[in-house]
Amino acid sequence: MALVEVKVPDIGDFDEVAVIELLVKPGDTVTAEQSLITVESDKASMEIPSSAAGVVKELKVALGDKVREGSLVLLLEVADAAGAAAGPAAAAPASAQEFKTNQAAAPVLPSQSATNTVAPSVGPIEVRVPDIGDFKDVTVIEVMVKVGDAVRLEQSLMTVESDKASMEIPSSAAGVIKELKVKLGDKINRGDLLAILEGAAPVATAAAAPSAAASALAAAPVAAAAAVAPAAAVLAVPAHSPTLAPLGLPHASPSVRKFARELGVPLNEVKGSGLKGRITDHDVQAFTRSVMSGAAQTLAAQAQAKTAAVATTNDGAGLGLIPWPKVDFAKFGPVERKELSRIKKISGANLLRNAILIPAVTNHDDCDITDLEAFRVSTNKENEKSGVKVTMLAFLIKACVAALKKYPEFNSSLDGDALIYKQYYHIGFAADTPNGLMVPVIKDADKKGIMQISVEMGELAQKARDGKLSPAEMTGASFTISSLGGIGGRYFTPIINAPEVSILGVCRSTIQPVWDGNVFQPRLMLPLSLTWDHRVIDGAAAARFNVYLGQILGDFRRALL
Ligand code: CAO
Repeated sequence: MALVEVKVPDIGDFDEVAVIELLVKPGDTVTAEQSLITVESDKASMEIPSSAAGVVKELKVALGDKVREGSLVLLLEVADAAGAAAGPAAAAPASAQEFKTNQAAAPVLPSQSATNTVAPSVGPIEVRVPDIGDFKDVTVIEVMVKVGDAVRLEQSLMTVESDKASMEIPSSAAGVIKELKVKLGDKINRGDLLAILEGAAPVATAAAAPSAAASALAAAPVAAAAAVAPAAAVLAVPAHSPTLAPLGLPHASPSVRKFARELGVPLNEVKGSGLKGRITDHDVQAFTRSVMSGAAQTLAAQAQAKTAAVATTNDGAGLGLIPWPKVDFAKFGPVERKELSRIKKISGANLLRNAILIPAVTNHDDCDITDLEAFRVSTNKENEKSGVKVTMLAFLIKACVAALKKYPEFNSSLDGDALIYKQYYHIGFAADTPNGLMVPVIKDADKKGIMQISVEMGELAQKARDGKLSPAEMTGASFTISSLGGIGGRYFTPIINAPEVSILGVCRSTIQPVWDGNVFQPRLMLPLSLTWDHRVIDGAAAARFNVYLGQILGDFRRALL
């Protein structure tokens, strides 16, 4: 074993950055490139990766410490060979380069800004992505301005994110936003056009952003100042004012943002307990727990409340609709008013959004499950003593996995103009609970057998009814099944659970006469209703999916072909 010092790699022009998160502790085993700490300047947060794999022996920084290039982060115990290979000089090899490029997107962006702003200070000004080092295809995760907004020089316009850093892209000029050329989820690169500004007159600009402009002017490199016309100089200087407000952007590291997105947690509603109010993963978890217990109201619930307000205040015009009918029901007979349950309030807003925003179509079909049901019944008889009851829904889950594998676009999600094809098969199933609809998720259903799925489903459905599902048990589905088979009915049109792109509704199987070419045979027919997002899936593909699903349920051997 050897001790290796892990130091802060080259972080370019940053003099000192604050340690805002410790991601490991002594005794933790870390892999090479695993993030160790998060540091933050006023415009960017970055994770410092480990230069080698090993066990953390001693942390050399504490929360709030200021670090710079070469500061010792921690001592790592590594296997001898690795230690010798890493050596002190190699304490930050590949990651140093990566980090350097990360910080290169920090707000000091001279050449690009100068190019953009030497243009006359009236008329359209193009704001482009500045030099962001070696970064390619960073994702726009927040757009902080909209068309018509007046922006100051250096005001942050949007936040972009790589897997290790999030950065704000500042405006290279002052003016009014005439056109925004990017939207959430877009991938951008150096030189891409972000926005077109109507340039403000220099005097007005200076007046609009006095402190930023003044500090910028004071900090202007002589060459940069000399290169631009005097009247435009104020606009041309790319320095930023550290006193600028962070524009209400929630402080959180990229990994916490990702975690929050996965759970569907609105970060701007989470109270940060970290340094300077920074949001940690614990805060995200605590928020989720408080929503589950009813202590917090999410934006979705607020949206629902707004919708309810629209309904009760004749304010439908606010949505561009005719007002919601307001009726005094008591005029017609006795009534009782009861508040919606918390789950109904939350799911209602999501359902409303999904119903309105997704161009959804439903295909209905019937499939023959006579043999499958006979097999299920005999299996349950054989296994009576085990206490495990195999359900039709477990077979449906397995059959859907086979169909999703054959038609992968049904297992995808829209991401701007691209599709994310998931290579995992996490299947959500709607569960009816006393408090409303919940959707627990069977993870990795492709890797599980019918028995295991049946057991897990029983446990998850029970937890749902008891209100004990954890957030992790309700997230990550790539496809959902809603089964009303235990209740009845023939067909229905389920609403897609965004960001998924399809959902299967199943109703009660009934004996139907089916023509076999000679006579009608009594067969057990299962009604299937597949709702799909027409932006992603075509009608023909949906019909094929349903037919294939029916074939599998008719004879599971087909899944082996
Ligand atoms: N056709 C005929 N019978 C069916 C059937 C089908 N498609 N699906 C289930 N059944 C039978 C079962 O075999 C069982 O019968 P036995 O007790 O005789 O064995 C009975 O109906 C009850 O089944 P179940 O509903 O308890 O179990 P399940 O595995 O089918 O479903 C669960 C579990 C959690 C999905 C279900 O309890 C539930 O909550 N369903 C409602 C889902 C819902 O609300 N969807 C609408 C969402 S949109 O608002």
